[in-house]
Amino acid sequence: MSETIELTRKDFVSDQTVRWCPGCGDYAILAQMQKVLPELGIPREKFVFISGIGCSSRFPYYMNTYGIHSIHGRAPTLATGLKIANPNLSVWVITGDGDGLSIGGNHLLHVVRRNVDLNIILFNNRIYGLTKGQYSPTSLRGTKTKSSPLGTVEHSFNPTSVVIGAEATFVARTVDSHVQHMAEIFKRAAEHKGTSFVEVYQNCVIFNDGTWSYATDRNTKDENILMLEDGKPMIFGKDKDKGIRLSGYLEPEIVSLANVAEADLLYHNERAPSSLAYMLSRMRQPDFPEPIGVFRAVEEPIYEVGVMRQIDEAIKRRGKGDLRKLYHAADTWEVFPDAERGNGHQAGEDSPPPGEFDEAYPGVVFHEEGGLTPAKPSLLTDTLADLDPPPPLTAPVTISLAEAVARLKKSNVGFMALLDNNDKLVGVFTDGDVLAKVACQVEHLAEEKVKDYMTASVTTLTGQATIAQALHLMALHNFRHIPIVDSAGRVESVISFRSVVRYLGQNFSAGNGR
Ligand SMILES: Cc1ncc(C[n+]2csc(CCOP(=O)(O)OP(=O)(O)O)c2C)c(N)n1
Ligand code: SF4
Repeated sequence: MSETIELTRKDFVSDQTVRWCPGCGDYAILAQMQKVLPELGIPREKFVFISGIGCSSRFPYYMNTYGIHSIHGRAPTLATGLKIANPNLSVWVITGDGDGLSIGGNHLLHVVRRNVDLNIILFNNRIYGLTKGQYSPTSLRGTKTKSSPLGTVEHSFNPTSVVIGAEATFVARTVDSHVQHMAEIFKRAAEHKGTSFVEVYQNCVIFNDGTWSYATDRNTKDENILMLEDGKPMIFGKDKDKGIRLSGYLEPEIVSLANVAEADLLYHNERAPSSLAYMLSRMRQPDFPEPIGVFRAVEEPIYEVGVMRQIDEAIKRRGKGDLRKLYHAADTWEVFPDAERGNGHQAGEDSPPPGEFDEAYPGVVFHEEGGLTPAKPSLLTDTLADLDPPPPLTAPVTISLAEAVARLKKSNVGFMALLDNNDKLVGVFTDGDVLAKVACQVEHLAEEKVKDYMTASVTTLTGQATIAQALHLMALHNFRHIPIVDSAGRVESVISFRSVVRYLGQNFSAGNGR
């Protein structure tokens, strides 16, 4: 039986020195996260914080949990992979407005769209903090920074609108200085099944100080923010005397409660269609109070649950896969240095001589609908040794070209292994070489040496290689023969395309493929 360990805030405080500027809003976010996690009843080893790059992205260092300070903008991608690999983890993505919406905008959209069960906290300070104050996608139009000295000319992103547009299933907003509210929102995010997106208004005291002052200043905040409460009318103002109503044009409008009854106001519904959440996200200063709280919380299918279900079903139908075998299956390539290109051991690699097999053939075997179905153990497990390949025709590498052609003809084979004094394989000479390099080109064959016409850079396999490997090499390079060597590099036998085809004929039958 596993023991339940009571965790406290201190358990989530790491031994790293926090390197944010004094007064940075990031401190408050860190403190609330460390306060909330022990209340979730999740073992500490199940938490993982994944960030991109930025001041905010230093967050994982300061959490005494697992963490990855990853690649700029790619935290959602890593988090998705991690969650699929281990769905039992509580995964948190920490990102900034630059990290999450500039370079990482694409990744953010897709994790939200997929509804992976993880939590995204976006620290929005409307600036690039780490790189010293360039404008970000959330900087308001006209913002003057080092990278926009005359003021930005573009429209800015509203993070909540962006993710609602991607049909996020949980969207919330909070403020770094509203610590209690922030803690509640983090808890709600953690409890949500699916992607939770939380925008935190975060103050960068160095490069964008006061950008959220209207929402944080005690004298103005009540007039400038609207606290969203599920099922409650939308009321705001220091004296709770104003509300939001839907106009006849289906637009929000501010009304005075002195003139309008509470029942006529908009009532917040976290499960309302996303268009209503989107409308709330468009309410911005100075025209409207900005909504704070949970905009949307709905249940939708969870990405990793669907993926795992598919995997389970596939295993049930086809058995457990083997990654090693997959690597050695047909769709793999060997990369040769440029110098060896076109220098494979069979001549005419680019254009097979007449009578050569069609290089698409193995592809047909593996991939075509209605292709071949295995009748016996697979070509991914049977080895070349199982085919009992014959020894090749061999000859000393010193023989003349005439002698080599004569020996091929006499033995009625298309392949000859050429050996040095120690019986080591130094080259191969084939009927393809005769067609491509000798016939109608060399007049006095007896005066030429075969070593000048052979292929010296030979691709070999051992008897333990699978038939799939041989087939793959043959398909890729148009090889019709592959020498099989022992550990000392001595040629033992030769596998021919013909013998592989014979094997396929014996072990596979034409069927419906899958
Ligand atoms: C590929 C790449 N491009 C650009 C950068 C430079 N860079 C580092 S952090 C950052 C933006 C950080 O802004 P934000 O996400 O808002 O984080 P903050 O520092 O404000 O918390 C940029 C552009 C980088 N590190 N790597
Ligand atoms: S530069 Fe800004 S965001 Fe970065 S640590 Fe300093 S105050 Fe915080």
